[in-house]
Amino acid sequence: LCKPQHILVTGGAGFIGANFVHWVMKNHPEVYITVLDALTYAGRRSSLKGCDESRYTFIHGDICDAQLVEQILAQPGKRTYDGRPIAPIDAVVHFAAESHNDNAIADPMPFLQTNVTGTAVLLQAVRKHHIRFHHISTDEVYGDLSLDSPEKFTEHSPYRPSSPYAASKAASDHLVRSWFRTYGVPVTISNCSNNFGPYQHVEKFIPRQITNILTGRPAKLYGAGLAVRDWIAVDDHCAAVWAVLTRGKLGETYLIGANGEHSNLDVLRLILTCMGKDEHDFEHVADRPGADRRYALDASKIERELGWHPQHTQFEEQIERTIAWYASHQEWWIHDKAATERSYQLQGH
Ligand code: NAD
Ligand code: TDX
Repeated sequence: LCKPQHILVTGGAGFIGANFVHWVMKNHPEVYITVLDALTYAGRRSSLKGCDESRYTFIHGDICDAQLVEQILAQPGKRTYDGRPIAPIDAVVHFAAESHNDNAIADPMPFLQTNVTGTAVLLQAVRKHHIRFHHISTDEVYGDLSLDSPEKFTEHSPYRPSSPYAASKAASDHLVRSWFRTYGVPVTISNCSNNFGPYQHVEKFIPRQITNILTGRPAKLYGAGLAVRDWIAVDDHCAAVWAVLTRGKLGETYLIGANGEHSNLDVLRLILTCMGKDEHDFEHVADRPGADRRYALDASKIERELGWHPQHTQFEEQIERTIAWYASHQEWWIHDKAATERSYQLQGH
């Protein structure tokens, strides 16, 4: 059992990382947080607005910067806030990554740098300082499933990544496992399905459609929209990560999913209907080269062994909440919108 007092959250200004920081602040007020984030196009300082300033420190920096990472983890535990000492960092939760498939297809190299080299830099530092490490990964490392089979990924599925992004995440998972076996670094890994909710960048499927509609642009469906994703509300992912961090068995992998399989076409129709549009009111655009057909995962191990269960499984209600969040937080996403759409246009999406 791990009872962290001070966690380093990498990528804490990104979508899931920021949701995780908010979730820990709300549910585990005894824990102090340091966020390390490079504030790439995908990171926003304002995603942490509302977090109690006395309970976290934000460091603007790159996980590939070994000197900086060493400095952060070697801190002697003498830091104080308002005269109160802050415990040394005793766990790292590693979200930082280049996360978007279309970007990886256009230019894979930053994905190798951050996802592979960056993870190795962190592993070397936690190895040196004997710090607990939890690695956040994706179901995409297992490749895809056919549309018409009942099969789901399990912790025993073979690694078969099909895209540059997925391959870079698979490589990072292999590094984490090898640092456990070779050096005994206390690690766990979780591979989660597609997340949605507040603070997700407008490049991703669900926020892109919502903000297209909000800004008078047509919704855009890749190909025929028959591809299936297994959706999970981001808060359920956050709770699952906490369960693995604090109760997971070292060296083990846990799949996180909420039995939320839907075709892209069905999700798009739902969004259109919820936003008062005709469900045929969208454009078909080019699909990704080598596009994955279906992801689905079996989360029975984490449910059985750690007692975690998803709470937010009413898909329509969660989509409504997500739409409401984007409608009332234009100032958070509007600056990214035009540039994102311009870059999609250049890619034929
Ligand atoms: P995101 O792109 O929204 O956020 C990534 C964050 O990492 C950003 O804040 C960015 O500034 C930061 N970052 C990028 N490169 C960095 C670097 N070199 N140093 C420091 N910070 C850096 O991504 P997300 O969707 O929140 O995904 C978070 C993690 O969860 C990733 O590891 C991703 O592979 C994994 N994951 C995501 C999903 C999903 O559906 N979004 C599903 C399963 C797993
Ligand atoms: O405009 C769009 N229209 C569309 O039909 C976009 C942006 C996407 N799509 C399709 C492509 C996919 O089949 O929607 C599906 C979901 O696309 P993304 O939101 O880009 O997610 P995906 O490629 O499935 O990857 C996501 O889940 C796994 C995250 O981005 C990854 O970081 C995570 O590892």
